[in-house]
Amino acid sequence: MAGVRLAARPVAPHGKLTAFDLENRILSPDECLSRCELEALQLARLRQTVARAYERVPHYRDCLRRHGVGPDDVRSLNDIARLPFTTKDDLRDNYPLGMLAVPRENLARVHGSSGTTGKPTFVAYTRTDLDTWARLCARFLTAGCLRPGHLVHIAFGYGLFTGGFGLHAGVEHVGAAIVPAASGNTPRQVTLLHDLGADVLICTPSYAVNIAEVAAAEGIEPSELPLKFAHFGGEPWTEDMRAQIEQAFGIVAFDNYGLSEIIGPGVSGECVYRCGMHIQEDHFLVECVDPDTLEPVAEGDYGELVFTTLTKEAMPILRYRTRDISRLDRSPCACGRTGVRMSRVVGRTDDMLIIRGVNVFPSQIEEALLRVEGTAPQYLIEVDRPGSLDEVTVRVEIRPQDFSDKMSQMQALRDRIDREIHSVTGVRVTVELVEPLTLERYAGKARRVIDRRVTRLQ
Ligand code: DLL
Repeated sequence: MAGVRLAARPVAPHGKLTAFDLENRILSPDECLSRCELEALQLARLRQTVARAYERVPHYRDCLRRHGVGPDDVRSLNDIARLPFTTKDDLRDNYPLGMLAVPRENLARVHGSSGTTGKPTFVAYTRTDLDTWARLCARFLTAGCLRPGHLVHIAFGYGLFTGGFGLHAGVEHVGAAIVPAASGNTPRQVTLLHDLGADVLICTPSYAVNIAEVAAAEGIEPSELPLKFAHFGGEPWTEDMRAQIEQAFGIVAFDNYGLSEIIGPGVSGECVYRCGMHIQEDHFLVECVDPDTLEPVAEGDYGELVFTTLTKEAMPILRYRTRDISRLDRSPCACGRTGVRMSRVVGRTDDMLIIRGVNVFPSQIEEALLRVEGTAPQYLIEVDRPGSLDEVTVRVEIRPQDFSDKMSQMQALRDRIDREIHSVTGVRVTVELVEPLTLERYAGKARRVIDRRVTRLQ
């Protein structure tokens, strides 16, 4: 996977975040278990989870029987390899709530996937699951500087999507105050951020870019907003995108990851060292596998993340294939947390474009674009196959201050982008520069790819 870099930027006092904010670390003992203690806890929880799934979820009972494994066969963590995988299709086949391990009367909440393709899928929580979820979100928020006394602007959708309610409960658990702005109506977001003076922004990274643009268009310099730091998640983004957002707002931006099938946000998040996202391993068992062979990849190699829930009551999930490509880093982290760290997600196996035989992730194109001075972090990749060859057009917005009527200037910019994309991805694409603020904006997860090929290649 050429051109993909693991984030490894130590955080220094930066922007409006002081050395005190960064050093005043709070850790819970559960985040600092020794490997030995953690593995003993994981094994006990895995055994319980498999027993629960076997006894209470017909889908798992059938699958486990077909695999010739019963709950008593899980004697060590290595026995995870004997368990069946779960995919999005399993959830779809058991639509809407066929994978519950508790009676419906014991549910406290239902959320849904934000998937853009196929049938939606639902996930369910008991009261205990909601409490666990709040604690897990609180942990990564705390790892990324959140403290009681902060005012937090949440611009994630509150609804079936897990972002809004999940982060809301996490911030409350920390004891900070919330502006539950929800997503959309960007000018109003700017007004709220300006007038209420939130310290912290929580949303998708692409929505943060959108908010910065709208602020600037309304005559408010984003860097003059009182924001100090942000927690972004819900979609892939690159280090270059982080740098641009941090510069625009004068903030420190942390990455956090999660998926509804496993719990929502709260699966992992960055600490102040920002050298990967600590996975909350006392609640989720992680594997990193080759998506073709499903065998574990070599230590530190990129592969597909697979998660098993260890404490979920309402909907335990065994070996969920996330389709997210990342890599694991087990080296110690200076923050003292012992949870293995996952790199940024570089893409999803189902996002991966095969262009004339070459694997290309949208994140590689973003990385290339943002290296070229003058491009806005707004782009759209269009793939088509008019004849027998794949053709890719990358539409790139120019920053207002860099937009020019001079053909030669625009041509030179286009050539630079073209060269950069070729050097990162190895494929030739057609670059089209478009005027500032002409590509569609999203209040949640951005859509970066339109694939018009009649038959997908994978
Ligand atoms: O996006 C949960 C979430 C909400 C996480 C808010 C973080 C913040 P889903 O809608 O089920 O759940 O989408 C999950 O989003 O499999 C990844 O492909 C992608 N994703 C989530 N966080 C990140 C991230 C929520 N930090 C899918 N980096 C996952 C890259 C991410 N991709």
